Amino acid sequence: MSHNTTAAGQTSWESPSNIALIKYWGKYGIQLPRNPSISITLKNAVTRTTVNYSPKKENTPSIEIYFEGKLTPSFLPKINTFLSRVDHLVPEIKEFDLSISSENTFPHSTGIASSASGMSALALCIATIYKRVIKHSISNSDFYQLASEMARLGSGSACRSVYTDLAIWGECHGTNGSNNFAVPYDDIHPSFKGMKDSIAIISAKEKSVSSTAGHQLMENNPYAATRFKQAEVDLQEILQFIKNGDITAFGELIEREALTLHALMMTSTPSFILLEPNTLEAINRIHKYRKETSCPIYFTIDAGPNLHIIYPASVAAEAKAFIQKEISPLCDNGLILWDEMGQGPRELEF
Ligand code: 2P0
Repeated sequence: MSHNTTAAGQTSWESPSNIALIKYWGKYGIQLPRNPSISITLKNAVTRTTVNYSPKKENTPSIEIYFEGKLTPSFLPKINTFLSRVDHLVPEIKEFDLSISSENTFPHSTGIASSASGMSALALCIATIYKRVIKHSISNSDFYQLASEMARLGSGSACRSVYTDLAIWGECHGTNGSNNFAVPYDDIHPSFKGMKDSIAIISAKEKSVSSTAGHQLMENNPYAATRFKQAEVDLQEILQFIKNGDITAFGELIEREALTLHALMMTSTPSFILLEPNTLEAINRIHKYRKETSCPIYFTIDAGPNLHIIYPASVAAEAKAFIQKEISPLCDNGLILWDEMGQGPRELEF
């Protein structure tokens, strides 16, 4: 193994957010999931991160972080925690001074979590430094696995952002899922390729319960054990629906899954109601439209009030018209973010 920590250089990655269909909710240890999850990798909501590295000049490496062009020391504690958590995987990284510079393509204050795209982009940069200066021979799949494991240590859901189309995270009977990192899932019916996700921003306010606090609530939730088992059954089922192109069964399952997440929050102590009146109105309008037109348009929701409206690319034109007419008026400033299943992260060249 050649080991060259005298090298200096720059690496830059663009990495997307993802939307979970079977949700990760409940964790132990350092971001190990209590149940398996699966997500769609998005295309348009991405973070671009550049890391400049050079051999450290002092005993302790210097770390600086720029967010959207401005030096942002308030991000340092999170970055330092991340670096200490990945130290056992890439111990050589602490031999470098790092200057990190990051920006998101999606607008501020939309309630869209940037931890998945941000932590996966950073993990890919760190994995690239490791590959360049330590382990030149790492295979492509080992590279992404390492990046996924590091991303998980930054923020659980981030581990699912490093793959094309769909990613599974968590041990689940009948799959090759692992709790330590996500794996790609590619047995996808052609009709599911390019699945759309139109994000209806019902409220652009900050989340009222942080994901860390939300996961914590599961520790004492009376339904937790049942939920963790159900997620495993749901994951096994959804893989069949994705493989066979059964959009109706798929859609009904993701809606139930989203509402289960909210039911769990409502039955936690303390309890939270994160759905807003317009979230419920939007759900009613989706159900009514689906009933009247048979258009396969469904929703999922994360730990907040915003809806991710999920539909196949084949009905994009009619679904878009419906969303603009019926859902956009229920949104904060009418905002819809038009996204879809994407190809995963991309290394940026200079
Ligand atoms: C998910 N969420 O599967 C679930 C569904 C939100 C609802 O993972 O504490 O930011 O950093 O591991 O990944 C949000 O939690 O939490 C989340 P940490 P994360 O996408």
